[in-house]
Amino acid sequence: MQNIMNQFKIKGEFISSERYGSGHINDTYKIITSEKWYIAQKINHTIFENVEGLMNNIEAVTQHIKEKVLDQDLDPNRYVLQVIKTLDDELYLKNDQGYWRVYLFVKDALTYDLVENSDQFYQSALAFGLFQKQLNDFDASQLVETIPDFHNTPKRYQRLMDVINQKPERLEKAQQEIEFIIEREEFTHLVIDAYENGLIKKRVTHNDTKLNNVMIDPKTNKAICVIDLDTVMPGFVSDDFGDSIRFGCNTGLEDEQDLSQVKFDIELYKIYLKGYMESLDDILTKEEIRLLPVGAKMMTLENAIRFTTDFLEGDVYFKTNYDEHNLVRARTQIKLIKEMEKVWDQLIALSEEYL
Ligand code: ADP
Ligand code: GN1
Ligand code: MG
Repeated sequence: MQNIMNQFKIKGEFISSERYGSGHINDTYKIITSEKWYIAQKINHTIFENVEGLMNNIEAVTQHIKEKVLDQDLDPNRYVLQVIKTLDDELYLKNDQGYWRVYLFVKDALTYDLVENSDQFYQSALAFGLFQKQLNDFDASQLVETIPDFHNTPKRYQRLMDVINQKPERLEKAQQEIEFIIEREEFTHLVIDAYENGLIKKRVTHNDTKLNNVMIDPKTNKAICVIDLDTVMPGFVSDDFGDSIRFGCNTGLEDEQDLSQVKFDIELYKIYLKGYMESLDDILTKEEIRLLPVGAKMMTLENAIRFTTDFLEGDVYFKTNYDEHNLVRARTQIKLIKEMEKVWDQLIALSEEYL
């Protein structure tokens, strides 16, 4: 790691490196030098085939936000993710292990796998809303699509159907989950249909808005900046809203094994909706507002589909710690969908208040 870090424009002498965070995709390390802290990541090249395009996306987006942060006299080292370039002025380094990038470590801020208090969740809504707003005037044609059809839920569904018979011993274990998903096939089309019928447009969205992708100051609960920009590309705001709800309104962890711990916290839903609308009510259209609860269920269903697919394929996509980890994750998503369906009319009514 020292050798890798020495090929980036870092300050101070390398002191230590340790594995860091609970992301499911990249290999993340916290690096300490005699002067600063950094985050180094080995980019998951199996998932992100176009590393060059991906890093260009991140640089363009962070530079765009940086200008806005500077206009407000805020500290750009804190309020926007900062890419540290290589000695050759490149955005990443390729060696025989893979593709590496370095960010400045956002200090005095943490990421959370569970909401600790409602103010924290409200602040995360403001941060993702602000992120959306900051990119409202960003030219989307600059961006490459880092994962094609990332939130195309019908395609995710189709993929599940395609892999269903790959490992019969695993299929047997996931039978109930698959049936639950099949019963909701029609639902998977709602957002894409709205787009294809011209009711909503694509915006530049984050596409991976779970709580552990926003840095929060534990002293003030204020969200400092949004991270994990690998999937910033054209998408739907209902998906960004929805993925935050999927993760944050779950009273249990995403991989909680005791499903009695997994409930949908509608009070947190109201709080997130309030924060998101405060940031974006002059930007979102009526149809986008109507689709917010649909996005919440869609992202939960989509993740249920993706975790089940990965389980059936033999855990090739998400990082797992044990044999049935992906199946456990799929089950929490399904429990959450059941809980959402119980309060569905209320969720619809809550966004109608903002129309
Ligand atoms: P993954 O795609 O694997 O989720 P992330 O980019 O989200 O990777 O990073 C994983 C974790 O590392 C984050 O949840 C966060 O805790 C930590 N992290 C990432 N970037 C930074 C940063 N610039 N400063 C501090 N912590 C960070
Ligand atoms: C992954 O990278 P991370 O851990 O923040 C995944 C998301 C899933 C999420 C489920 C690029 O997010 O799409 O919703 O896991 N990211 C990618 O926790 O696939
Ligand atoms: Mg992440």
